[in-house]
Amino acid sequence: MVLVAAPARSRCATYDGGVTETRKRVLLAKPRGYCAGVDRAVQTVEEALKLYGAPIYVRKQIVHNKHVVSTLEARGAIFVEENEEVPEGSTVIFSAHGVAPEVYEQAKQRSLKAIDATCPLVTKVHHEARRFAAEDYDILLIGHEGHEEVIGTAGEAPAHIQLVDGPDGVDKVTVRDPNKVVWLSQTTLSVDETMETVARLKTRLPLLQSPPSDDICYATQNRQHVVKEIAPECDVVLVVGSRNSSNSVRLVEVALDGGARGGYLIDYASEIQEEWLEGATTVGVTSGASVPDDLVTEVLDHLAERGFADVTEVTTAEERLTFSLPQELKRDMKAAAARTLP
Ligand code: 0O3
Ligand code: SF4
Repeated sequence: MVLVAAPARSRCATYDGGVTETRKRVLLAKPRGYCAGVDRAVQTVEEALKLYGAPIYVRKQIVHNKHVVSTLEARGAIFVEENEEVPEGSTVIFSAHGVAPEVYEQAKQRSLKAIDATCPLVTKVHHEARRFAAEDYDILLIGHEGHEEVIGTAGEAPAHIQLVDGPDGVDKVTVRDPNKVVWLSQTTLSVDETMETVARLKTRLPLLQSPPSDDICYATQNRQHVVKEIAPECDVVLVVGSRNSSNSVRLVEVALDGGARGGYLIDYASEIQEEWLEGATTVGVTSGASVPDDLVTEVLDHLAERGFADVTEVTTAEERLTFSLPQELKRDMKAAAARTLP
């Protein structure tokens, strides 16, 4: 079902579901932007800075967004690639994408105070990997080679997991027992491409089992679904997100597959090129799960200055999920609050 909100900026815009519209307009996708896991991870760094003071070390980008990272850096977060770069005894936060068990081990050896900002929905996939490995399954992990989430999940059971990087990766798969194979996936993949990969795997492995529940998370699915709805109406879709953000990149692909003439990924409104808008009547706007909404507001302002002032928000799902902060941080926050009581 598509819910169409009252136009965000003009009283006369309509989402016409196919009727030709000649007036310049924007279709603004909802849901877009921060998911529950990103919100929690960013808050984790912010609260840690408040509680322990700067600097706070963060292993890898907390989320894959240039603006989020530079904003937190300005507040005193230091982003590092590996635990070895963190001075012994310091606090380190692990990013939302998850880490392999050996990373916790290294942190312990360096006496680091580790705070785990892994999204609980990524942790769920780690648990699935551990459980199927314990039952001696071959696990086919569908995901993008080199992505941090895939490295973390694969690290749970390297001897049982092999990566399948999209439909073209299927032919390389070899399993010990075709009766005991399961597929799992990265949380931020294209739903359609993943189903294609699974279909191909099943032609080779008819008894392939599926994850107990969706590994591609609700936020990824919702953001792709609304873009699919608006793309046929759009000349151009602008996706706010960074190049290394898997879910943001997928949204551009979904827009193009859905019929948009152009689809562009931008970190900031200033990157919009005038020729992208030439001859365009309807511009779609959305953002990846790691993108703060003020960046989208800047894009809308930029478009309004170029005649695209009519904005209609198209809603295909309401999201209410939230996650509480990591236990280790909550414990310290509670202890600090107790110390300040009279
Ligand atoms: O996994 P992806 O590259 O899309 O990461 P982002 O952009 O930081 O978005 C949040 C997703 C995440 C932390 C893992 O699911
Ligand atoms: Fe969690 Fe999904 Fe957000 Fe990733 S995209 S952080 S799995 S909610």
